[in-house]
Amino acid sequence: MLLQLALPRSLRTRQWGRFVFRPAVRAASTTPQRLDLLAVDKKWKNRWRCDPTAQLAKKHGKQKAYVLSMFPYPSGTLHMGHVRVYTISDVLARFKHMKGYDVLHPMGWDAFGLPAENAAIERGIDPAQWTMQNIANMKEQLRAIGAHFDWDRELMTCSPSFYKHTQRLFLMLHKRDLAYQAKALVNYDPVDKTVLANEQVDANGCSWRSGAKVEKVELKQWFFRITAFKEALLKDLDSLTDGWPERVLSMQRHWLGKSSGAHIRFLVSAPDGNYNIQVFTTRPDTLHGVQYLALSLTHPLVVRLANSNPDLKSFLDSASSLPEDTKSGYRLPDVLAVNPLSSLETNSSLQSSIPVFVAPYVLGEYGEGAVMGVPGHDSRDFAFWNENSGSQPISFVVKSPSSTEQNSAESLSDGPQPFTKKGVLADTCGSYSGMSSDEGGMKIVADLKNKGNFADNAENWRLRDWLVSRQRYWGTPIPIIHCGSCGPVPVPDDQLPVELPVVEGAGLKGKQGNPLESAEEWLHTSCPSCGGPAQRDTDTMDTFVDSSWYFMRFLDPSNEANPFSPSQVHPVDVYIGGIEHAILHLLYARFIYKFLATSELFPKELSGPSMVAEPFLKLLSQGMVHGKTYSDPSTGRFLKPSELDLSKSDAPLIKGTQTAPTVSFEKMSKSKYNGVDPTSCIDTYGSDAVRAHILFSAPVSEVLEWDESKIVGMERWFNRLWRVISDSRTSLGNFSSLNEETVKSLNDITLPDLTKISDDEASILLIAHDTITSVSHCLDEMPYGLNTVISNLTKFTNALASSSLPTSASTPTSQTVLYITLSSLLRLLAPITPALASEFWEHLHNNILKSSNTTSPSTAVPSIFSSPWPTLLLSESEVQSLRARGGKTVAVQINGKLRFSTVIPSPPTTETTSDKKGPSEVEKAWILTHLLETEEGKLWMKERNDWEKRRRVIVVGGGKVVNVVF
Ligand code: ANZ
Ligand code: ZN
Repeated sequence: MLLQLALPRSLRTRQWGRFVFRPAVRAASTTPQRLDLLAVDKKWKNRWRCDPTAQLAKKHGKQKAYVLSMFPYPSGTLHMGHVRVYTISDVLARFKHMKGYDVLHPMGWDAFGLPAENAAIERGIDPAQWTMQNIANMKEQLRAIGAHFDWDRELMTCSPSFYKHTQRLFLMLHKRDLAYQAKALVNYDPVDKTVLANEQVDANGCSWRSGAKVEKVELKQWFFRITAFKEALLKDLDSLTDGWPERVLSMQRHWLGKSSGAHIRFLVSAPDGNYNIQVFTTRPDTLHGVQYLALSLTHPLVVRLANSNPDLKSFLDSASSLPEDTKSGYRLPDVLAVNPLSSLETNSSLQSSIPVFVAPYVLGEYGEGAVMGVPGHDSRDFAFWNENSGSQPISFVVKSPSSTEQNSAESLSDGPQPFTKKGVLADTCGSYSGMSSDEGGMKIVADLKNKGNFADNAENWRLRDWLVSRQRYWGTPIPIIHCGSCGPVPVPDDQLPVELPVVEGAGLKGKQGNPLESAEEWLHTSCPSCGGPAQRDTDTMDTFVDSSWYFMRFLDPSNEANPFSPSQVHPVDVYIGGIEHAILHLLYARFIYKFLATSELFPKELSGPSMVAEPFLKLLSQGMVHGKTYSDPSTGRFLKPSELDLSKSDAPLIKGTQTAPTVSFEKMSKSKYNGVDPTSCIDTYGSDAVRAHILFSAPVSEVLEWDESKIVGMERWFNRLWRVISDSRTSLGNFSSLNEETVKSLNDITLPDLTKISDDEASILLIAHDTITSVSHCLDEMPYGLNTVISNLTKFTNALASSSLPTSASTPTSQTVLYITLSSLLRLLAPITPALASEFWEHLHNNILKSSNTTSPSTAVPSIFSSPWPTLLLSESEVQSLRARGGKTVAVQINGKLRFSTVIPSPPTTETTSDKKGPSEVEKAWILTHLLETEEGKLWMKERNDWEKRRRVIVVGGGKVVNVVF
């Protein structure tokens, strides 16, 4: 028996009973109906819309998988970047589903924020209505992409049922003293009387809206104490090494910015007295080389001296408009510092009194706002010294430990350079000479500490607490009530949510400042603590607070008692989003998750001391989508589509001059006329072609150059597959070993006896096996290579298309091989092109199930998504034996010289194989494709020679010898 199904014996016999053997007549390859991609798209979307479970029925109780893409801001229309990210997450979610997981793939809306409020201010539109309308539009567009989301869990951050819990989160933080109020410098627009975010201040320091010069004013603001979690935020990044891109990890590390070093205190004499100035340094070993001190513009000493020094005052005023990397400085007259080392040793080479500068390169908010300047060993100090010291010599106090690598000062002919590496302390360092940088630095700090508390070990972080206050209407109100006698009082739990007062759009039109301050009725309330008259806090929260926990809300969206779902907490398995969120959003979400893990709401098994609480186990950050951009080569002006003749897609012309435009790919923007509207694209090509094209055009993390003219490649592929399906449908018409149930457990079908299959069948099986391996591996482990999934699937399709199997299969053996390979291919394809794969699946099975089911001819074909993901077909030893058998040895000559010979899978037999004239074009293509995939082929035909530049390829000896001329 050639065909065996792993079915209960009773069923099996029944099956066999129905087996009809047809004579081995080659089914004629009839031209199938034209494949109408748009009709297929429409048919399946309609079907899924009426019955969402018909597509991806939930698999309760199974192992869970949480696939999430960063939720969008409801701006009104999806752009190509959205299509890219949601296609990727949809593919991964569908894949996990077919692998048998209970998949959570939800979608929501990051729905608070400025654009809605601006629409209200500028056009009198109600922000809530504006937002809802946009959400409705974008939801339609998401459906059009063919993405399947758990819409029953949909959330929007602007709905009171969501922000009630954002407010709870705020109060939980407040209770633990992790939300606090403090004065902070903010951007203030004096015309609009409003606080601006940094992004709303233009390069000239003016308000983007009123154009007024923005002022820095000190206002009381709310902060979250994210710095309390800095150690865990840094250390736990190590646990993400396998799941997150290295680039994002290092951006996070840099943002946290931990550095270890020392505080060193310098005695400073100024006209009005003596001071101690503390600096932070990571290189105490360079203390002998200090040649100046530099203070930030906001250092207390500088601020005080400026009161009596008009020159200094005017320097400070002009400094704020200097470029960021400026090396200008102002030397403070009559101010001198003493190197604390002079208290330890009398060292003649130590500079006895040190000038003190004010320098914009010293940051006010970092360390102590003061720097010990070491020009010999720090590049910035070096540049500063050269500009401000008036050619004074530079002292070098650390040298390279190896004699071969000399101090840069001595070795370079184009003048001295700073030696910035660690090394050994030089002879000028008195008793520290000869010590390594680390040892010397430690000893210097210890000695200075003992001598007179001149130094301490210290560490510094770049991370600052998170300023969450916004003086804006369209955000989550801060749930605090200010009482004259009790101070700030939390709103009691049973009074949540504090809802935004309804300010109709017209009420906001042309308004200045924060509308909540004038919402009289809402503003005045009574103190929850003493009952006296009190006022609500009028700030709303940064929208990053909403997005710092939304992913937890999806897990149990109707849980009112505990929104941070104790029984449900499950980190996101794969999180997909743009690299622009690599720092802030991810950091804030990690912080809030860690905070919640320390609360009693979190399940103990996930918050124990040995647990690393991280919300996103794997992170895929996708690159941007760039659009094809045309410009006039003579002027550089961007050209509108109406100015171009694009009738020949490979040779565009500028209308009028009939000259060729410059073509490039750039970030899509209105001013470059290079935007692409996803909806019109889907209307033209169907969502499956758009999805496949997006995935194929670039690896996930790289920039995708959107070139619509290449989408035709996908259409050709689909048509080729359509033809294979149509041919096979006829050949498999009497393949009666299937019923509805077996279609749902396809992986249980046993292969025929491999010693009895033909070479053609063997090579098709091998390709199917290899494709299953590589596609599964990519989707499981390496989704960055989704583009290779598409190329693997097209190759697999081509192999089937050039084989005679689809048209000729007629014995149970060949039918089984054909059916297994074909059903594998369709299942591998299903996550990527769900409608198309469903159509092909139905078309194929329609015929088979109808012919095999005599009792009920109207059998419904089970959805392709109810079938399992294909498992490997062959064991390793079977692969080996098939390769050896089906293999074909080919000798390859490069420019007439024999370079290598290798074994490739045998080409499928085609009609012309027996032709004396030699191999057919199809066979030649087969041989070359496989040669190029071998190690030797890659070396000789791609690396050492450029395959694209080959001049001639001759295949002789029935394909046993290939000669390539470059
Ligand atoms: C002397 C020195 C010598 C330094 C040397 C470096 C190399 P990270 O690693 O980023 O923490 N620094 C300290 N406070 C600063 C401020 N407010 N603005 C600008 N620069 C500041 O950098 C620490 C180093 O940056 C410190 O170590 C200090 O320069 C400078 F060969 O001190 B160093
Ligand atoms: Zn009170």
